[in-house]
Amino acid sequence: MFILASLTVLTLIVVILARKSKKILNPMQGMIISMFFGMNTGLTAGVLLGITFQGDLFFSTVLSMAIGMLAGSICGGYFGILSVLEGIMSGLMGGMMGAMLGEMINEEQSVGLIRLFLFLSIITLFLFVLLPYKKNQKIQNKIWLLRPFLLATCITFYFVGGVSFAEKHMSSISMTPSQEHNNHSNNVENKIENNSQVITIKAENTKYSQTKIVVDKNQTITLILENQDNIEHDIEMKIPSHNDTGTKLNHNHGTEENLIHIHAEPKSTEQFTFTPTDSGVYEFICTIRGHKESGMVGQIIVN
Ligand SMILES: [Cu+2]
Repeated sequence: MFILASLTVLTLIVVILARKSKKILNPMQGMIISMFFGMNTGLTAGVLLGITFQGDLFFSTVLSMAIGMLAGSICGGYFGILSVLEGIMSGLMGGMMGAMLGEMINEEQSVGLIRLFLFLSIITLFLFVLLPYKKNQKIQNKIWLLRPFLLATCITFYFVGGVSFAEKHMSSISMTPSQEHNNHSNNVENKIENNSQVITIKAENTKYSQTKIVVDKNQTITLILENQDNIEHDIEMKIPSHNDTGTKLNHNHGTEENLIHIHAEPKSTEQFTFTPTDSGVYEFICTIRGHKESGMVGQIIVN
């Protein structure tokens, strides 16, 4: 929300600046500003939406392309049709690439990228100040010299204040679910039968905490999926087994014979109890789109 609000405010400032300086900028400079702004706005929105709507790449791509195109075109609107085209196409490209990036990287990595792209978007403001110098020396006066310092100061305050505010807000949000999740996992552990071997796989940053599990044939296993991410994860595998009828849980069931599926919502823990009946090596994966590719795959070896 903070990022989207920043982009909106930034667009407004850019529009005002573009309107003010359309006379002192030649078409080429207008095009460069529109390109720069459209592309970086698209990238910022793209990474943000890509990570927020992970798993729905189509939606995040379309939305970020729209944001990038809108930003590029209204900025270009003051410099003529060429700049509008330049802005639209750059916004489209930035939004598309940003959304793909957001889809593929994890949350921690996205924070850095969003900051970088937002910073670049803000740099657009400096272009309005810097570009006219090169070709049109007449407009150079003392007021223009003051502005970069003023802008730099404002932006520094905005960044330091805004980002730390957003981070505080985010950590206060994520505190609550983890509290609940602790209580929940205690409940889960209470239900586990004494004779079963408990294996806990944590899902964090779109990775399983362990990808190689060795068990014995005919030993009852309680597999726990502890999802610490803000996105859903699951464990699915085909393994010759019989299910323990005593611990049927909601959502965790073999839809077909020997298919085990454990699905855990963000910040929650789910489990499934089963007994492997044949030795061999069996692969388990996360079936959420893109997760297997980013490393959510492992093996259960039954001796
Ligand atoms: Cu997953």
